[in-house]
Amino acid sequence: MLTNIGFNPEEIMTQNTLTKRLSDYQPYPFELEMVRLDFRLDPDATQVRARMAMRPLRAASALELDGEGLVLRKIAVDGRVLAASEYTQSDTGLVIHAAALPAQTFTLETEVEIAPAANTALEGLYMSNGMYCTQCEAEGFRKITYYPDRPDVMARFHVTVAGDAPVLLSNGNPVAQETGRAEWVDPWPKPAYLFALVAGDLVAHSGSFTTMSGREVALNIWVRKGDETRCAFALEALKRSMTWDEQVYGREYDLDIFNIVAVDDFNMGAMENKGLNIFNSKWVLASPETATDSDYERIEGIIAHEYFHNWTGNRITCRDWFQLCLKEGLTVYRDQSFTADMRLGPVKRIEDVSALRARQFREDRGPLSHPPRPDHYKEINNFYTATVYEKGAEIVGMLRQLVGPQGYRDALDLYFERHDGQACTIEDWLKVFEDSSGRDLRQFKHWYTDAGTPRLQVSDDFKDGTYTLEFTQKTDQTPGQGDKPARHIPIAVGLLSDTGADLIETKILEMTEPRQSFVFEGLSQRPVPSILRGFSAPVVLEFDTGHPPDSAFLLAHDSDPFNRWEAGRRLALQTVVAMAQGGAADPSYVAAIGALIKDGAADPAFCALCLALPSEDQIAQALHEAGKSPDPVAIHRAREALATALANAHEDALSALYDAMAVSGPYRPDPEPAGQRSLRLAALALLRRIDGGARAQALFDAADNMTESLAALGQVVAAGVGEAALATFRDRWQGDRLVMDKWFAIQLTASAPDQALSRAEKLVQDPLFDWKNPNRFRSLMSGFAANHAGFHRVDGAGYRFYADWLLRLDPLNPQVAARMSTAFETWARYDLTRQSLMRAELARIAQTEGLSRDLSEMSARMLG
Ligand code: 0A1
Ligand code: ZN
Repeated sequence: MLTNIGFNPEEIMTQNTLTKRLSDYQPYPFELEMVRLDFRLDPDATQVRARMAMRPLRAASALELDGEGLVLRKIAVDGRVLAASEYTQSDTGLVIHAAALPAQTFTLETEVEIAPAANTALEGLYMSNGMYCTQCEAEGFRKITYYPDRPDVMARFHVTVAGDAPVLLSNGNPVAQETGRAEWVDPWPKPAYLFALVAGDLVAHSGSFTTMSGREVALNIWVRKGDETRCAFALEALKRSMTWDEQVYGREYDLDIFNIVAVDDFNMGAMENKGLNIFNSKWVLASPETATDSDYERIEGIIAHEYFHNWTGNRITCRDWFQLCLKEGLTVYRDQSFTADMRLGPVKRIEDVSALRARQFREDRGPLSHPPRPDHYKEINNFYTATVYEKGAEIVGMLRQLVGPQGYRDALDLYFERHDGQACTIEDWLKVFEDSSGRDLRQFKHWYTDAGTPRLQVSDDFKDGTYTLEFTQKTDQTPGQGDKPARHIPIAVGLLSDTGADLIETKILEMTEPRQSFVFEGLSQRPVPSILRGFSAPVVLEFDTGHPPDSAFLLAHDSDPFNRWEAGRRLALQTVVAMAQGGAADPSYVAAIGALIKDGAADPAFCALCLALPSEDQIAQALHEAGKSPDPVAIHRAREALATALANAHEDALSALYDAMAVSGPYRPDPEPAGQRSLRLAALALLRRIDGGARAQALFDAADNMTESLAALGQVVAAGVGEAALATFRDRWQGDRLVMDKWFAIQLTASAPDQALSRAEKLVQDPLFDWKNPNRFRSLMSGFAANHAGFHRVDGAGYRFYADWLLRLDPLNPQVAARMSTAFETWARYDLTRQSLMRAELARIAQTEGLSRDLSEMSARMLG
């Protein structure tokens, strides 16, 4: 035996066996034809009986079932109770030895007991405010019963629920309902992660939908009593989603009933369980007094997202969890397109790209960078990331650009035709595009398998009527991935004349080489290029310093709204970065914003986006990308100074705009009044720098809707005069959990950096800080971490406070603790002092005894 070699071989073995690898995939050796589940609900001792019809696909295979935290009461094969010697139980499951199994189809029966009231991790069957609910994606079903809990094992479910709750729901169609008992049959085979059960004292807001083939579908949104008055918007959004999926993708709903349930304790946003979507109540309930315009827009988008999963995720699912972006990237792409169609397309695109840069580019620049399709993980819950979701959606958008709108529709038709009812891979997905378009997508596939954001450098030249654009692409190394091959990048380009007219129609250039030139002939003047229109690829565009683009010109003239906004953002970033290093506000930027404010033709929502300055985190990222270490205090001051300069220069115009954009009449969440409000509030934010918060206080006092009330509250807090408004708001809303979440968050994001920590320390003492509720925990902690200079205090006290709370949450809810640990993912950006303080907190987390697998993987990856 080898000893004393500097590491513990046993530990290494465990480490390696904990890592799951794509290359290890093996099909399951049994087909699960049918499963019957009988639940007898009890908070402390729920009985779950499962009967599964299993057909062996390979001779003499042992039967492996996943199972965690279950008390096994019975196990039988074809009615014969197994002897203890015929199976092996462990912490993670159960293996029935091959000798105990018949060679032909057999019935496996198990009975287990679980305790939903003790389930604080909110995975599997748990309780929220006295109501039973489930969350099974990704691997929660194994906490309900012994089962092959993997997405490629699909079965028809027949579920009976017995319990004393008035409403008992599961997937599929109801086949029997009586007091204390309900039976549900789902005719569509599905993986266990789509199973759901809900039981409680709920009321429904109901409606119906007639599908394109004339079938009537009952629609219900189930909520706690009292919340039914806040469901109308979500129900209408659901109907719009159903219509859109029929019209745009030809996809019809496939059950007689579609249920949505709102729960207050939920780790994520929502979940697409077949026929029984479960939502974080935050993303269902809306009323003008309690929800903001952006809440309404998000609710519509999330309702659509979960509904669209019915085809992209449920009818066609993933073979294994490495393929998660197959369902998520496509479904995000679909919900983004839906919102773009329901609202203002270009504004939606700008919002999506801003979110992509804020979350995914940030992730890709740091130690957590991973490919949209990772090839290994320890805990799959850690891979529900911006890269899998948002970058996954960008990849679908690029495919659409490469094959065109009709080519995309043809490919999707083929995808549904070929793969309906299957569990698929990224290879299957790309193959339908190859087969339907005739294109070779082998190089394109690197977008799925390679991590990192490509940097695209551009230079240009004009001679004798010929204009040349030369691009160079480079993707930096990322954890575990060294040199990267060139990607296939669609670059949408326009050329403008010196008066701002389009000289050509937008052209998609296809870059496939590390360095590549594109030539435009027959031009009478040197054009102004508009590159990467609509953000046609998720890359960082860098201009050759010899010929920087005339951003002010593009901001004034570009016919592509995305690139117009982008030019303004580039100017804002350039000037604020210079100011953070001691420079002054760039007069050409200040003038360009003045012109925009006075340009009555621009859409208000678009204008509002142009007036919003980049966040402090984005400025820090820009400095880091430019090779400088960001100073959070200097960034905060520079951003404030730039806003003050804009307000001083354009006070009259901003004030006039603020008055002109007041919306009269009762509140409507529609895009047009919402756009006006957003412009009005963007003006308010700038004016706050010079009016001491007076306008914001007046608006706070007068507002009849949450959009204005909350924005005004943020501004008075930021102006340092918010205490009275915070108290008023708390008095008014203390009984409303969703509104109180906003109260916790806004005072931390908006407060002066040097007060953020003391405020957070005070807020954790507030009796309303129910830290076991994920929404409340996130509101306070993410609100604090979003106060960039407050979180990054140079004494490290912000980091310590945050890490202490992660460690406190981890034993109860590892999933949320792990997700929120990403506040530390940017450590490498900062100066050595902050780096070592952040790393020290990560090391303290990593070394904590009994740490969850979730948080342990995250802290280890961040430490590198
Ligand atoms: N599939 C859901 C997201 C989701 C993932 C995991 C969850 O619990 C661990 C819950 C929801 C979606 O994309 O909406
Ligand atoms: Zn999803």
